[in-house]
Amino acid sequence: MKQLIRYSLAISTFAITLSGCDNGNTQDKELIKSLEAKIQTLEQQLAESESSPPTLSSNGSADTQALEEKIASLEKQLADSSGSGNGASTLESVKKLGYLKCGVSTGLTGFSAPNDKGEWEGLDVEFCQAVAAAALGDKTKVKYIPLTTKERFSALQNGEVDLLVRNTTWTLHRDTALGVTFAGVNYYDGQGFMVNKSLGVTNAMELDGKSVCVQSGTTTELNLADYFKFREMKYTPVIFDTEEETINGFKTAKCEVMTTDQSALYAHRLGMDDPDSVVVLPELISKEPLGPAVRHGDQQWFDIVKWTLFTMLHAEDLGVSSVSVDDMKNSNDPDIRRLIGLDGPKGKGLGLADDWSFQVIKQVGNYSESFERTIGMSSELKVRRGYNALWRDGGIQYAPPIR
Ligand SMILES: N[C@@H](CCC(=O)N[C@@H](CS)C(=O)NCC(=O)O)C(=O)O
Repeated sequence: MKQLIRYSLAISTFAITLSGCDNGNTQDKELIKSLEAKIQTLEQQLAESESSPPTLSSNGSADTQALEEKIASLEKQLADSSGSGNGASTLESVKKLGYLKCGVSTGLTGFSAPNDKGEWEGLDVEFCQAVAAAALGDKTKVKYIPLTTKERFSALQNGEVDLLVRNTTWTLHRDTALGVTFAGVNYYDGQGFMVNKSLGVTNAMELDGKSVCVQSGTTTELNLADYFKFREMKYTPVIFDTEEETINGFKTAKCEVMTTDQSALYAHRLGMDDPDSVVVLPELISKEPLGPAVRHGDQQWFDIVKWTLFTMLHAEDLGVSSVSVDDMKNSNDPDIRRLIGLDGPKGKGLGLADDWSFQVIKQVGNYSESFERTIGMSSELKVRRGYNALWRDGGIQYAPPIR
């Protein structure tokens, strides 16, 4: 029964996603339709599964907010009726399966892309590995599942993946109505523009009247519309479903401007036949905090993912790396001893082995190691730490205490 409920919920979320829930207020009608469908499903499931009947029913005429409130209430009843807080379920299923199903992009250099040997690489990929090291003690136990922008949230909802680490922006709508929970920010990004130098444009305010290639189902598409509308500037959107199509659109002059997360523009610039012929404009027009996301309702799994990221940040802060972590077992520093699980809370609260954080650092490394290797100075992208530096170095990366 629970399985059926999960499946139906996933289907309804999938419908919401497809029907343009992610496209702001442009498709309210479809959104209302799919919300009503979701309510119907939930009511049916509740009626079937539980002694306590649903207290609300759809009247078919409510507005979006009322429908969403109704869904939240029904979901709560459903959670209560099915024993609630199915805590360790993701961890248990990951352990049972022996590997982590990690949702990544279809290929974005620096974040998640297969290398020449077909091995997945990137900052997001390494984060998948870090969670596998924490949960299973082995960073190699990951199955990478490439997901397009449109597939990503439903794949998480329906259990196709246990974790989504796919240059995905943390937003209110996604964090609530779409049923996913963001566990932190592994890269603070912002939306930028890329143009051919021959266009003679040097800043974003000069883009009035231009055609812009953009990928559908992204925050990028929404910010683009806001940016031009608010400034009373005109543009022609040229919209594609996949990354490959979007960049090819730009390369083949189907548009004059390409827009996406600035980090991705740096990657795309390098992939051009002549990288020097294009320029990434200096402005960032939005905040794009990219982070790992889990399903709503599994607090333990959420904690594991969140504290894996915190561990990598603390390790950098305390100067503990994959190289030095073995020696650190002899350290007298109380912070370091707690970091690697020699003292302090260890793994108990997370349901993990006491050496979980040691394995994250030993097998993957601290945040700086991962950053520099994948998108930073040791990579071809050469992205500076910027906002992603630790707070003490002028950035905004910060983790709460291990105590
Ligand atoms: N951060 C934005 C944009 C993320 C996004 O998907 N960007 C595209 C353009 S670079 C991408 O990564 N595509 C890769 C793919 O489709 O696999 C979001 O979460 O909506």
